[in-house]
Amino acid sequence: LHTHILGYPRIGSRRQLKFALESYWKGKSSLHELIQTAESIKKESWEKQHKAQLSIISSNDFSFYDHVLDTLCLVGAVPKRFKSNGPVSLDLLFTMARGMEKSRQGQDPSLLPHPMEMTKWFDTNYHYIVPEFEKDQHFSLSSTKPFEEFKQAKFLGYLSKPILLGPISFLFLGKKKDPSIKNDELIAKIIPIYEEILKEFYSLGADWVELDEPILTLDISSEWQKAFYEIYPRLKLAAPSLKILLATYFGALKENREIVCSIPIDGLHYDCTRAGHELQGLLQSWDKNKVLSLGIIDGRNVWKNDFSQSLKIIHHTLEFIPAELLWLAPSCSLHFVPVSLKEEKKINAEIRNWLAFADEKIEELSTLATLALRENYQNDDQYKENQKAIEQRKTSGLIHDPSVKERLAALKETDLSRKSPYRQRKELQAKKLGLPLFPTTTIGSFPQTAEVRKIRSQYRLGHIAEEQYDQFIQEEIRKVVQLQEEIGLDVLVHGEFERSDMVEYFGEKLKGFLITENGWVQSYGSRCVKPPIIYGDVSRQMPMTIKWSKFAQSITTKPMKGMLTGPVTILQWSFVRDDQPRKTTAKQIALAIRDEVKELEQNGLGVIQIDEPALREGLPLRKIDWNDYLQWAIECFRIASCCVEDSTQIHTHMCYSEFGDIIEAIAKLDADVISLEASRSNLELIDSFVRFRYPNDIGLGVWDIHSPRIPTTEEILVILRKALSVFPKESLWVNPDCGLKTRSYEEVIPSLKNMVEAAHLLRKEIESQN
Ligand code: THG
Ligand code: ZN
Repeated sequence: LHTHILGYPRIGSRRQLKFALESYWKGKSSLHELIQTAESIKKESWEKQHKAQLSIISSNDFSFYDHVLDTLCLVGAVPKRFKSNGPVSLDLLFTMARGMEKSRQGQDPSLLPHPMEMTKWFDTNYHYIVPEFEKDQHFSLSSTKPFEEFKQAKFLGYLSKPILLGPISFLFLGKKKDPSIKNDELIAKIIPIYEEILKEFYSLGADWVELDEPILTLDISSEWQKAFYEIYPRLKLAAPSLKILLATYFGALKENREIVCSIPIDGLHYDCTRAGHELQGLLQSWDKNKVLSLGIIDGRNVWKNDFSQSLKIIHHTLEFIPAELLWLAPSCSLHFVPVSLKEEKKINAEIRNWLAFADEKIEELSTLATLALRENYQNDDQYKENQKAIEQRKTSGLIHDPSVKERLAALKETDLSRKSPYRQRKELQAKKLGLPLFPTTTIGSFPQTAEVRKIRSQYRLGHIAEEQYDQFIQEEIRKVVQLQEEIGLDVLVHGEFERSDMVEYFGEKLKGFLITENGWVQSYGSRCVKPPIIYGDVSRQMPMTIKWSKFAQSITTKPMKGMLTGPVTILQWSFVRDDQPRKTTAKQIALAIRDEVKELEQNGLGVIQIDEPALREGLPLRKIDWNDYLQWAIECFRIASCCVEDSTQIHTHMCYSEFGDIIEAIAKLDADVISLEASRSNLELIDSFVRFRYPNDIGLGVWDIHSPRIPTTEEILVILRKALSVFPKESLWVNPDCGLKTRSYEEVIPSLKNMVEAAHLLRKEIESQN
């Protein structure tokens, strides 16, 4: 039995890479220092794999920013606007990802090449840089990173297995900038580059190379399927003695199983945690002379592996595959879990014993390999300890809360719908709120200044007292309410100064959630998130947002929005229980949010926004699973929101455009008002509403808050007039396209003023028409 991983977290156990990157970008440290940090992160990862006695050590899983960006640099797919030929420097790589550094910007920012887009990596919360393919796209080997890393590992005594994104997944994940570009053409052009890469690895003495083709777990067209039959034989011929491990993960192979069983590869990695039900079929068709790597440890979650289950699967597989050809691995890269439990000093000891982060997973892997070949593994201490923890978790009083289960079971149809249909509610709300045509509002957060961050962190560290902290937040709220009144916004927000990450904020307050001290995972580039761990039945044990929302409403006569994060987003951005379906956990969260909604209403908040920025990204990878997901996602939103009076207005907000395919589901949320992130692609978005007539009110993001540009009144009017050609005037709201947390007041104030002015002008225009 061999053991290996598909990648180790690259940010460092204490986020060293993040700090090194940000310091380098600010010009506060040298390239040399940044590279030193990278070297020590890689070295530490190799040492850990070695110490844990993994039989194969991996390389090229490190990245300064993103592995897809690395791949596009490797094959020389730098878009023309960056004006580069030949080797790609690290600075160019950062410019592609982030745009030009301020310190190096010329006079006119509009002349600078815009950074490359990013999007979510499959169904994870990690973002990759989207490759762009241009007309007459040309590829050439333009980076030596994978070879350098291989050599570094070799120098330290490790003959490593380099990990590369496979050519077909790479092309599939990119975006064609011109409709005339054909897939065949891209495929034909990329083959020689990958051939060259494999030859180079062969000549450097590599034994195995891992090519990741995660798109094999998606619904791919026959054109992409054919590409596998075309490319892989060529790659095999390029370096016949170099062995290729084809890695798939995140789901079942289904109809793509035939591909992996027929193309000339030397081994297959297969995600047993998500596609265990398919294993039997695979074992029957798998060539017994080839390696099978079982992804037996969940790389997407933080729970201890259940050795008894895993050993059953391993022993069963050993009836088909000889031990020397069976490899054990985590299901996918460990990049999606935090580095080490060692950094967690404060978490509940009982729960801690149920967990395994990257380092612990590597140990588990090695232990499993040992136990699998032992006669009486049941008597082994490590096995017994593992089973004790698994048993203890199953029966723990921390997990099961009968009152939560009963409440969920008792939910009735009527709990899931508002008292009256939208039309009636709209009238009552109009009477109560007295809003003008084209009401203006913001999405919720206002700039988180350095001072706000500092005070919050001091409070968390216990350096300032609660009273002092509360005073500070109240003062910030007072200022931002006054600012919004001066600007003339119609529906106000309290600014969310008390929140760092929204999911972490709610996770801290809900029962059944655990917050780690250092459980960071990379979100994109140097940015990280610390997902809460949901370990037990969820309920609201205390008010979560009432204090600040109530205060904010008390200092203004304008309507104040109560601001909540929705159940699907909280679920999506947390580590979830693996002992019950996701939908059950989501519904429990929904009930907790429902309690908060009710109490906000009782405290005089007439408008309540429940954000679901992650609703779209939660869609399953396979289309066949969409309906089930959408059904429970909608149900969750309705559990959370349908407890209010007709006169209370429910808002929701969603990020990331591409709503076209789920717009009908979104309508079923039955929120009174929805605001969408759209300003980058407003016209496309508006078109998708032409096809489906959205029934309730809608707020179009008229200002792209992801760009530092201040939108002019005139350009906002252009978008609004276009929207008026599709939506009735009574249903249109005016707002930025996302929260303002990352922007500065210098940008926010003039932009909001222009936005409010545009709404005023449009009102006048309409009045004069009547
Ligand atoms: N919260 C969570 N997941 C998310 C988002 C979020 N996924 C999608 C999107 N938003 C990702 N965007 C970001 C933006 C900024 C940061 C992280 C993800 C960020 N993080 C701080 C950092 O790395 O310095 C973390 C420290 C902090 O919490 O302040 O800036 O909003 N869960
Ligand atoms: Zn948003």
